[in-house]
Amino acid sequence: MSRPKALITGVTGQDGAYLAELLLAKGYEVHGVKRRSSSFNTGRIDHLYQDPHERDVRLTLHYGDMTDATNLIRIVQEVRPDEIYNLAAQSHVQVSFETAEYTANADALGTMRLLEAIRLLGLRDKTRFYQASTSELYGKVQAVPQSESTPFYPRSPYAAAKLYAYWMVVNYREAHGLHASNGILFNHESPLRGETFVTRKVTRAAAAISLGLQTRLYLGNLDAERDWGHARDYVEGMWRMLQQDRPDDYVLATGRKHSVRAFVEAAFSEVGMRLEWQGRGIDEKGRDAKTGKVVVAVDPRYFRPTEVDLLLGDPSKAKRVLGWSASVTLEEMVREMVRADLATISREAAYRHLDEDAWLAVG
Ligand code: NDP
Ligand code: GDR
Repeated sequence: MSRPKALITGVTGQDGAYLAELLLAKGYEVHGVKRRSSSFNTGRIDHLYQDPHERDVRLTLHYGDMTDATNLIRIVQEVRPDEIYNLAAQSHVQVSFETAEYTANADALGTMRLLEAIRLLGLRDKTRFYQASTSELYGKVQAVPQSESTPFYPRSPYAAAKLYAYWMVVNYREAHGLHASNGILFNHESPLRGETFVTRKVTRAAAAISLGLQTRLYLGNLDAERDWGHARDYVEGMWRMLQQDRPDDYVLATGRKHSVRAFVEAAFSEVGMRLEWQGRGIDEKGRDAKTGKVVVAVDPRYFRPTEVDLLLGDPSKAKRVLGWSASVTLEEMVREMVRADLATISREAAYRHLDEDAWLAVG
C-alpha cells in the first residue's frame, strides 16, 4: 500500500515543524512549502532533513509562496496530496497593523488560492484541507468561554484576513463539497515559538536576565489574558480533524486562562526569581524581590491599536468528536520553554558576546 501524502504550507514555522514530525512518525510522505530567504530558515525542521539522494525520502521541500497562485497550483499538481495543512501566514498580530495588504494577500487570498487549486485540479474527492483558523477571530469579547458558535469580531488586519479565510473554507465545503475544516486554535506555544510572540520573548528574557546577559524586559499590555496550550498537542488535533468522515470546524483550547503578568511571574520563578509589581499601566514595573532591581517594565510601543483582552476557549466539541484534549499544563510548558532557552542562550553566549541592545530590540 502506498503511503498517505501530506502537503504542509508554513512547514518552517512552529506548528509546521511539530506537524511534519507527527506525520512522518505516522508513516506519511510529507511535502512542505518553504519560502526563499537570504538566510537559512529551516532551523526548526533541520533534524527531519533527509538527503534527497537517499532511497525512501519522506520529507521533500518545495519553494513557494502563498502570494503566488501559479506556484501553488504547480506544487499541488505535482504532489497530489491526500491532505493539505494550510499553516502558512503572516502570523504576527501587531505586525499586521503595519502590513495590512500583505497580510491579506498571504493569509486571506493565499487560502483561497489553495482551495481553488484543489477545485480546478479536480482533487475535490481526493484532497482534504485543514485551515489554520484562530481564536483571534473572536477579538472583542462577545462571550466567554468562546466556542464554535460564538460570534466573531476581528480586531486586527490579521484577524480580518483570517476571517475571510475561515468563511472561504466553509463556502468551498458547502458550495463545492470539499473536505475542508477550520481548526479554531487558541494560542499555543513551545520552545520553537517565534521569538517576538509574548511567551517566547518572556522565557528568553528570563533566561538571559538570570544568566546576567540582559538587565530588563520591556513588554506591552500585561493585563491581556490568553488560553495558552502546547503546540505539540495542537498539531495532533489538526490531524484528527482530517481523519473524520465529515469536515467540520473545531475549537482547540485548554479551557484555562492566564494573564501576561502571570506568565511573566511563572517564567521568572522558573529561574529562581520572585517579582514584586509596582505602579499601574505604563508605569508598572516588576522588581526582583531579592535585589530590588527593575527587571520588567512597560513600553507603550508594544500596545496594540486595538487589543484582544481575553481569549478563553471551550474545547468540549473537540473532546466529544475528536477525543482530543490538551495534555500539557502552563507550568509544564513554561518549564520546558525556560529550560530550552537557558540551554540555547548559554551555548550562544559561549560563542559570542551578546549585545544587550539586540536583545531589547526583540518585539
Ligand atoms: P509561524 O509564524 O511560526 O509560522 C508561519 C509559517 O508561515 C512559516 O513557515 C513562514 O515562513 C510561513 N509563511 C509566512 N508567510 C508566507 C508566505 N507568504 N508564503 C509562504 N509561507 C509563508 O506560525 P505558527 O506555526 O505559530 O502558526 C501556524 C499557523 O497557525 C499560522 O497560520 C497562524 O496564523 C495560525 N495560528 C497560530 C496560533 C498559535 O498560537 N501559534 C493560534 C491560531 C492560529 P518563514 O519561516 O519563512 O517565515
Ligand atoms: P497573539 O500573541 O497576539 O495572541 O497572537 P502574542 O504572543 O503576540 O500576544 C499575546 C498578548 O500579549 C500581549 N503582549 C505582548 N505581545 C507581544 N508580542 N510582545 C510584547 O511585548 C507584549 N506585551 C504584551 C499582546 O498585546 C497580546 O494581548 C498569537 C499568534 O500566534 C496568532 O497568529 C494566533 O492567531 C493567535 O496567537 C491565537
